[in-house]
Amino acid sequence: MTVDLKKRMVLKASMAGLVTAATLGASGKVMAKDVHTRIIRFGYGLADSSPSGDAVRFFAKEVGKLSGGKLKVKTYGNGSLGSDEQMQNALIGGSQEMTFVSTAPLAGMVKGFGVFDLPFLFNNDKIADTTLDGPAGQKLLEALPPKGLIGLLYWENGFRNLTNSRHPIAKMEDLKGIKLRVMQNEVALAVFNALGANAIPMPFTELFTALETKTVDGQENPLSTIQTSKFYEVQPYLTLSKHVYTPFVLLASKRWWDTLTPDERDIIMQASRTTQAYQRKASREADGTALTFIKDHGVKVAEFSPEEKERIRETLKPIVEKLRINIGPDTVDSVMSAAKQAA
Ligand code: KDG
Repeated sequence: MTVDLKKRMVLKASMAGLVTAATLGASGKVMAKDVHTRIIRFGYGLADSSPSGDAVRFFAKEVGKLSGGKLKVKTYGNGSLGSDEQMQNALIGGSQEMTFVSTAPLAGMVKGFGVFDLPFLFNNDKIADTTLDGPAGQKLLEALPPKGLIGLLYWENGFRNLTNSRHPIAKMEDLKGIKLRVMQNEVALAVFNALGANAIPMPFTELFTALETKTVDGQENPLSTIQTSKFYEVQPYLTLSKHVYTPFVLLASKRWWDTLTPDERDIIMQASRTTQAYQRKASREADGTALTFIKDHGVKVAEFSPEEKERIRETLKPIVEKLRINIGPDTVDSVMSAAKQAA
């Protein structure tokens, strides 16, 4: 069949109203897709210029391509639709279709997600990917639909590092009395309080102002966020602590998901997967360039030595044991053993 003939067949099929979108299969056959015109509001808290913001735009293009332009993803970055928690609730209520959030705020709904706030859980990103994409990570996603959310898959937030405006932090004792913004869950709170900081839970959307006005002294986030959310402008000290790896969960509103046709769900899922590879790569590359950028802007950089990390691990052992019970021993054990196996 000629290309021209194929094109005409697609045109004829869609004009006849038989299909709402159509593509040509490998065999040259017209494949009908049951896809309707829809707007998908996709909000997120990070800056538009972040690697994840870039990934959301990539996702929007993929969805557009796969749906023949019928599914239109409208992107809202910089927390313009609210904090992670507010967007989670908007998804549950059905007034927003998609977002990605850190696992930390999801722990308010599904306690098991708190496991990812335990320090030094993953030694590198490969271990994180294998654990998250394997049964241990998937089991957590499966706990979301009864709460009104669909956890499509994991993207990456990344390894977190400390910044502050008081003094260099190179050992545990340096954290003493630092008013440190943490993500909103009991694990992050307990861990940093146990290390001597004065941990203050706060949504990401309020963080820059809180740092600028010195309502808090410090915070912790991946390097690319420290760059793109401009924390380096008000935080002269950085510690390469890599104390926690935070995953992002790509979320869809269950209320909305239930109204989609199987073809539409396939499109969203396929685009999510393609974007996962793109997003993880972009996030890792950006982490490298961000360090140079931050240094070039005068931020003083310290590091937790391997010995110091070991000391922190030892100090936190009793609190981690307590948290294991609260988070759910089965979840903590399965994530830890998957990480061990992946190493
Ligand atoms: O877009 C996601 C952000 O809102 C948030 O999850 C970033 O790691 C984050 C934090 O510190 O809250």
